[in-house]
Amino acid sequence: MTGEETRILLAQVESRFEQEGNLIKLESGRVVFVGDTHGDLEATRAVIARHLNPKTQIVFLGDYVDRGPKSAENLNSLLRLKLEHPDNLFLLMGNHEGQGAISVHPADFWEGLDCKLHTQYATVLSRMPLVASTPNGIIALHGALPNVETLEDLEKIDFGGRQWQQITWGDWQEKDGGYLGNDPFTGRPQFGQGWFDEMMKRLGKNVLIRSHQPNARQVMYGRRCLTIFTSSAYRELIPHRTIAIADLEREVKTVDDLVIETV
Ligand SMILES: [Mn+2]
Repeated sequence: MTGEETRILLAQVESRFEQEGNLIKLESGRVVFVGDTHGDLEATRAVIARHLNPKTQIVFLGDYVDRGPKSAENLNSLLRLKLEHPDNLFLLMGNHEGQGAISVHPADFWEGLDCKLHTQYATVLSRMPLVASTPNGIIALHGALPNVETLEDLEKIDFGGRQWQQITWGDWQEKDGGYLGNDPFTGRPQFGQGWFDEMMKRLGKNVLIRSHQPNARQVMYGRRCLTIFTSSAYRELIPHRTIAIADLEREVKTVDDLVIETV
């Protein structure tokens, strides 16, 4: 894409993200959740080919760039698909889209941009929605649950703030307790099962679907916390690219009420 084509794409998608706000409320039908793709364009294409149709909503959980070989292609194709299918495809924000607020490593996508494009991408991606929720018990986001009282409070979360960092940057530990401090090496905020139970109760949800943390066990906390990855970038730790599928007409009480597939 030329710089001008990129500028037009970004301007169009920015107004779409502004209309969506921070919280996507999914109402009915079938939902496919997709974990980090991280420049794995082939994974994105496989999901789209198999699942993009008028009866399905596809929710990507963030981290579209860096680590994989086709970051720009992956991100730009998702942004174009968002414009073409605004009600069937949702792109949540991961920490790799929050480059304006926190530095990520690796950042090969961002480092390959000139100053002007870097600013344009950072501005538009900072407007991505943060959370998706369903009426049958699911909440989905990139990392960990933010300290809010209600779902409506999610709309007040500011880019780069503490709650934003909890969502895009937070890790879960299989320990008791709430906030466990920041990891000394990565800086990521760490949370225990006490935090999970408290925030899920406040939000009235049963199951969290998230990505972001390759060393997390796939299913945690009484089978109510699911971590999925849909990228080959972590092949050594996670050999299969997985997605999760929910039928919104049935209550989801645990991860066992979802279908987990590989792509
Ligand atoms: Mn991440």
